[in-house]
Formats: sequence, structure tokens, C-alpha cells
Amino acid sequence: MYNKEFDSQHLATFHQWCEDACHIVLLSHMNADGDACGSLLGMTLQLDQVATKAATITPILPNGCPRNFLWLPQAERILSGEKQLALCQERIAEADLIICLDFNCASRIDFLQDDLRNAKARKILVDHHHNPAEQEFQLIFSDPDISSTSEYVVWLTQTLWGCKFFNCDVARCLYTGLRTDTGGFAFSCSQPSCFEAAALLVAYDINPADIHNHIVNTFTINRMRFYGFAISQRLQVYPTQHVALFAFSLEDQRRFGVGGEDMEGLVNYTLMMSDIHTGALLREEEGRTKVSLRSKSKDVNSLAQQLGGGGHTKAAGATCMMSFEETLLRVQQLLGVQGLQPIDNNTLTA
Ligand SMILES: [Mn+2]
Repeated sequence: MYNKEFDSQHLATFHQWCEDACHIVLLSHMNADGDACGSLLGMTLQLDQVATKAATITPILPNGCPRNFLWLPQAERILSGEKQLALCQERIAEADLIICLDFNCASRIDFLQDDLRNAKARKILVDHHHNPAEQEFQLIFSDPDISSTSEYVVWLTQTLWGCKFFNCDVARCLYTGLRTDTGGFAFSCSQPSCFEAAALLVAYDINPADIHNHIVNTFTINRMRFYGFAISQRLQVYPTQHVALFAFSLEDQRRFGVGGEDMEGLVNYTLMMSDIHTGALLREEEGRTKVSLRSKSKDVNSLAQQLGGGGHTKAAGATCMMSFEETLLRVQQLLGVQGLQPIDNNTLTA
């Protein structure tokens, strides 16, 4: 069981606001991952049953549901801010309740942030990132110690409504978020509640092996070849400093026809080396560079903050409005490997 108590006043307010609402919008962050999509849909599908008099219940993602999560139940309902901007802005403006999931401040929804800030709706945050922007929401449910927003939705909605609105579809969505944010129950899962939530969801006949296939066994041949290239040609390893990093120019990405979605998870490969404690991945975009940071122990959230980003202690990221070369130097500096020579890619060490 979840061992922290929800504030009873907050619960009562959440309950009441859902009952009062006629137009509900659910939002999650730009470049949605499994937890964003899973918690968004897991909450949407429960609200369908709770808010029976609500005229509209609209899940929105700034740049839509990523291809690799389109198999989730009712993923086709998610509106894309990029592709349906006017409709999304209209729904956000007319909403009387907005539930924000898996992000801690409006800037995480990118070009929709002002629409959220200016919306007249009541705003609820349900999240597990550090430092929620308190002035941007009227009601905040936040626990940075919990595995995932999806796990948080399990406990929160169970407390609100019993398990009355759980079913196979809801459970598949929430299990997917829980599973992806813990790397398949590998990290951020040191509390029993994470496995208890999983056990509760598995009881709804969700077929975990099928979900695993949808999440993990999805590579195209191009992506597979790109990974080979990445590891053999673009991995900088600094064993003395226990640091490894990948850096991909636009040219590298064009050559293999890959983009950000294809690199999801690649940064974790740095930590597969036993001596590496901290890993990074840099990916050039037009006019900016994306940085992902991972660690086995060190706090990379504070490093990401120095780049204008943030995240979790062991997994964080930033978008740097600097050239690829400048960002690489800055990241090398933060990781303490600036000016050092990485191991030669063609050298095998014993
Ligand atoms: Mn999350």
C-alpha cells in the first residue's frame, strides 16, 4: 500500500471538482513518454466513468501521442497540439477543469504553456517531479518519491473512488507508465508500493508480456543499425572519470533516418558499463541541442538545472538553445571531462 496519506481536504476538492466539471481537459508534457501517455489515458478512461455528465473529456499532448504508444487503449483520442492547435486551444480555454499529469510547471508543455496559464479552469496537478510550480495550479498532488505518475494515479484514484473505475484498459495504461518509468522495474522502484500497484493492475488481465513486446521489441532495421553505429562510433568513454556520453549531430541522424523517438532509452546504454557512473546523450536539433543525463548515484537533476532543464535525481534532461558544439563543451565541463581525451573507439581494453 501507498504509505503516505492524501490530505482529506484535497481529496474532497478533487472529488467535487470532477463532479462539477462539464468540460475536462487532461494534459501531459511535450515529447510524451510511457508515463505521460499511460497516466493521461489511465485518468481519462476513469473520468469517462466518473464525470458522466461532463460534455467533453479531452486528453491533449503538445506534440501528440508518440508512434510507439499508439497501441494504448483509446490513444487515438489524444489531441495533438501541433496538428490540431486551434482545437486544443479552444478546449483548454473553454475547460472548467484541467488535470495536468507528469509535469511540474507550465513550460513543460512548450507552446501550449500560455494557454494553460491563461485558462479560466480549475487546475489540478498530479505529478512526481521535484518542485511543482505552486502558483500555476490550484490543487497539487505531488510526490517525488513515487516511481511514476501512473503509480500515483493508481493510489489517488483508488482512494477517491475505490477501484470502481479500474478495468483492463485503465490497468494497461497505468501499468505501461509504471513499467516504463522504472525501466521495467529496474530503478525508481525501491518502495513496495510500486510492486503492489503493479500487482493490483495485473489482476485486471492486462497481459504484461504483450505490453513488454509493445514497449521493448519495436526496433526498425534502421534504428538497430543506428544503435550499432552509435555504440561503435559515437560513444565517448572516460573511464577514470566514470563518465560516458553519446553525441549525435543532425548529419548523423539524417544518415540513418532517425530522430528523438528512436533514441529513447539509448542514454541508458552508457550505464550498462560497470565502471560508468554517469552518462549523457546529446542530440542536435535545428537551432538547439537536447541533452539527457543519467546516473547510478550522482544527482544529475542539479546538472540539468545548470543547463536550464531538470527532472529526477538519476534521470534528467535539458534543451539548450546553443549550438551542438557549444552544448557538448558545456556538458563535458559539467561532467568534469572537458579537454580530456576519451578512449579511442577502435581500442579494445582488457
Ligand atoms: Mn514520469
